[in-house]
Amino acid sequence: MIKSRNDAKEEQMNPISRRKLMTRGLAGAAGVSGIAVAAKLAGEHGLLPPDAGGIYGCGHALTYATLRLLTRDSNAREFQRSQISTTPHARGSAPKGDEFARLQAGGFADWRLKVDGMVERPGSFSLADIKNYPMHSQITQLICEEGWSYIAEWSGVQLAQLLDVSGVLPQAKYVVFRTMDGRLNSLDMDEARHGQTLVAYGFNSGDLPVGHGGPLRLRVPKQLGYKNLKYLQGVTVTDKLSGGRRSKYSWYAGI
Ligand SMILES: Nc1nc2c(c(=O)[nH]1)N[C@H]1C(S)=C(S)[C@@H](COP(=O)(O)O)O[C@H]1N2
Ligand SMILES: [Mo]
Repeated sequence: MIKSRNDAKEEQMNPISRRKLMTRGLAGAAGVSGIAVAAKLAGEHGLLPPDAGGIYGCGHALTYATLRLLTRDSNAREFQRSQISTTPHARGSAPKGDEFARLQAGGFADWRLKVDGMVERPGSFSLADIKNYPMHSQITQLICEEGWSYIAEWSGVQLAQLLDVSGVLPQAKYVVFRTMDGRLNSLDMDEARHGQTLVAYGFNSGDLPVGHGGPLRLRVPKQLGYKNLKYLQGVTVTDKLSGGRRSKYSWYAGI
């Protein structure tokens, strides 16, 4: 089929079309020359996940590249209030140790969320500070990689808000999260700044229960459960992710 000049022009201007072409290109390269070539192509377009070439290899890189192109601007599905699960799975127990118990006994008034790394204004936020920013709520599904899920309403501040207040430097690429129970994980800047990515303190119109990560957790409805870190204590902005295995699961967990 011969394209009219108008069609060609539209493809140039419309980012969705550009993305479609890029995705087709990746799939095509994977088919004709093998997945390694497609992964190389993805790398040239800045679409390689930081654990590419590790245990998940080229296939994982390709999944990340394709999914990110297709879903960068899309939202996770939101539900009606009537669809909220009546028995949400709370598998969490509070972090062990005196420190958490002490903070909990004080109603988490001394809980601080530290923001540092590649920001103009490193600092820390109390719960009260965080609640002063506009509250965003979403009714979304938390899906665990082990096969269970539930729908709940989460409320909190957009992570993007805290990043803006802190002044992210232009060369930054990732946001790394630390929790009180010693977990570490990260998001790329697009996902960190996505409107549905929250630092949540509310759950089904109450405070976030400790079992669900209270007083503060990361809520990333576009990714699987294990990326939704509970007991959030630190946020570090960086341009590279270094060393160590952060999780037994793959870094990108897009749904
Ligand atoms: N700090 C911390 N965050 C965590 C976990 C954890 O053990 N510690 N478990 C993760 C996993 S595997 C899942 S599925 C979800 C479960 O969240 P929920 O207990 O609120 O349902 O939390 C995630 N965040
Ligand atoms: Mo999970």
